[in-house]
Amino acid sequence: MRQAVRCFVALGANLGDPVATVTAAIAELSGLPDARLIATSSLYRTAPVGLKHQPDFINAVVALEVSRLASDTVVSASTFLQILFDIEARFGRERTVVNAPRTLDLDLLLYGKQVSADPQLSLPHPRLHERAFVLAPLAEIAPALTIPGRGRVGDLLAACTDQRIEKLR
Ligand code: PH2
Ligand code: MG
Ligand code: MG
Repeated sequence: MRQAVRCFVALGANLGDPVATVTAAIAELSGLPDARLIATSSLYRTAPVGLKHQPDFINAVVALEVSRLASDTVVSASTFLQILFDIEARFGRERTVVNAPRTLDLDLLLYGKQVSADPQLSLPHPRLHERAFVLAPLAEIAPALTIPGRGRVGDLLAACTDQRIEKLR
């Protein structure tokens, strides 16, 4: 039987042409041989959280079903994270200081029901529950989702009213 894991990936960009970058990165994710794109949120223009003096971000979230069709063995979360890092690198991502502006950031939000405190791979993503730029697109594609240990995505979003986000057409 072919197994699959439902996972959610957040996309963010605020250098270059971020709308084009996020759109191209979604196309890249949809073409992965080990994954099937299930849902794509709208794009959002969002105020930077953390380091304030940088350009607005473009953010989005996608849902994917990850599997390995050839061997019937599901790709592990850490293997999938490496696939995301490889895509970031292809889009010219440079890692300088924490929260620096970036051409493309791909964050693994959830990997099935997996919970992990590994600092290299925290699941669910350790800050997703307090970030409107993640919660709004996530709520758009998975309104009934509950974040393990945190609660319902809609309730979490309702608590983030102070963060400026705007859905793009
Ligand atoms: N990513 C960060 C830090 N701050 N702010 C917004 N609006 N969007 C982001 O994607 C973002 C951020 C770290 O990855
Ligand atoms: Mg990030
Ligand atoms: Mg990241």
